Amino acid sequence: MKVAVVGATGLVGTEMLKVLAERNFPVTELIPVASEKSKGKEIDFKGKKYKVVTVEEAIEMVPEVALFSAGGSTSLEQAPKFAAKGTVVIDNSSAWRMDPSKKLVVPEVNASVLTKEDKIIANPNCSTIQMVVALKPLHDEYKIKRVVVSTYQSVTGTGVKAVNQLMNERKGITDGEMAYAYPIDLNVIPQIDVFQDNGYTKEEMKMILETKKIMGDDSIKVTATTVRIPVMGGHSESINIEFENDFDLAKVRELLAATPGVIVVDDPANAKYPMPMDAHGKDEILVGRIRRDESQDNTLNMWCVADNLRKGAATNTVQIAEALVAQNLIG
Ligand code: 11C
Repeated sequence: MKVAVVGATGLVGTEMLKVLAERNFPVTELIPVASEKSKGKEIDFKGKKYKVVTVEEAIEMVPEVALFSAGGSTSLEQAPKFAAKGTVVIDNSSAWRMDPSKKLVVPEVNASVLTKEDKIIANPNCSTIQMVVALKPLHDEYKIKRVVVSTYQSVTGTGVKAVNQLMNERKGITDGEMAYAYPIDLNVIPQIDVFQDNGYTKEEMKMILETKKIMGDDSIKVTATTVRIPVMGGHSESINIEFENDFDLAKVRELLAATPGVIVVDDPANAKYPMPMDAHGKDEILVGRIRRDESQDNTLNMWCVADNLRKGAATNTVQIAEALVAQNLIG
């Protein structure tokens, strides 16, 4: 299959190339796409070199699938041009996620919504993806009423500029480029993305709105507080879930352990729980600290960690492409 990766030189694009190779996605020709200034640069993929092309050139090459990680405005402008040629675009930006005519997909949760007619498919926000994978089996069994989530998000979610800011600060360099309005080393910033009129940030609203769309259930109430912490690689989430029905804690653990893409790491007696350092480089969502919220009926607390560049972005995008192949919707 001819596969374009738009934004191939960025943090997520680089990860997409790695994931495509690792998972042996049937790539017969790779089309790495980046901005004009990277044109001609060589990218190594499975031992073969491919030249970076511009987006205009890539559209004319008519790939079967284009994985996009190039920001919202590029996606809004270029994805329809690929789609018009018959290329299926899987887009990692927020541009199309809440468009009612576009699917928002986490394969473990809603791969069944995909059809042959879908030419632009949206990949959700990283912090939403890891949460819904863990929520889905519990919603199916006990029906979720309300979710209260607080996040602890890695600087890799912002991009390379934020990684540089953290590394510079750790080296004592204080006049380097800043991705955030404040220092991030030895600090915590309770703002991810811009504030909305309702006092929530855009990241928080993504978690609220995307969760309902992916789970296909508008009745699930969600409230979120999203926070940036000085961690490299891996978002963590404290999730409080109120169910319609009572649950059995052992059954909750069983359900999570049996969910594809979830690893339960929950052994408090031996101080075993998920941490970003353990999730880094993995595709699974690690879930632990599973316990009853004793302040309220039918309510559970858990802690969930995943690599935001892998399952939160690149891996989920490739898994959507795999789901299309598996369901004979592409290629
Ligand atoms: C972060 N979740 O960690 C953001 C990055 O909508 O795909 C991903 C932004 C998005 O900063």
